[in-house]
Amino acid sequence: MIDLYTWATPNGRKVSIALEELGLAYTVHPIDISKGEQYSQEFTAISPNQKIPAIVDRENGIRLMESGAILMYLAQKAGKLLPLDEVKYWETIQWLMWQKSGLGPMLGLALHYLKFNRGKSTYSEERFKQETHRLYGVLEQQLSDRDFITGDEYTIADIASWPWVARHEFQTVDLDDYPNVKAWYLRIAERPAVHAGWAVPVPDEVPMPVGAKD
Ligand SMILES: N[C@@H](CCC(=O)N[C@@H](CS)C(=O)NCC(=O)O)C(=O)O
Repeated sequence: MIDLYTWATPNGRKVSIALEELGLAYTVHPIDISKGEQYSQEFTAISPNQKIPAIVDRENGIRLMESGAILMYLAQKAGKLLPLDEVKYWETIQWLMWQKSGLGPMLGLALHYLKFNRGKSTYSEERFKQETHRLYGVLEQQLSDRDFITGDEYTIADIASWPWVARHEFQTVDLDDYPNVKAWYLRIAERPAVHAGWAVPVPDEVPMPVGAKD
């Protein structure tokens, strides 16, 4: 049994979607980051960086923060979503790291300036909008000849990136400008596990992304 500490954000949803895809049993512990619950002593003991998501595996006591590490752990535990073939394995890790160091942080900053703090810094709005569009361009190129980020197989690299792309409208991105990304995004949006994982820990006011079926 996995204890999942999370909130309704892209990083949190990566892990709930992965747990649903992998069919691993889990218990949800909502950490309301808008109320500062991430700073409690109990949560800090599990996630020293005081951010969601985090997990505890009751089978072995392993505690993990950082969504990338959690995705790798869960995929290896279940033996799915992370290819065994050496070339594909490292390709998946490469794109997972790309998401963790590029797509996630930059789209996060785009959301911060373009949606939540509009008008506070023209420079930052332009900077992160430009980088966001460049990263969508990178993903567009990668998906030009394949269904998923590393090929035919759906992996944790897709799961890491998808919840960020699901907020494209807040990042001022029109998916019609990135047809390969749009097709990938809609392909994944059809998956029942994605719907189930999206609703964790609570159905929020932001609906399931446009184009996805309920
Ligand atoms: N690098 C971390 C980032 C986690 C992160 O930024 N979590 C956000 C929600 S998406 C959070 O907990 N924010 C609360 C805060 O910054 O106080 C990961 O990938 O898990």
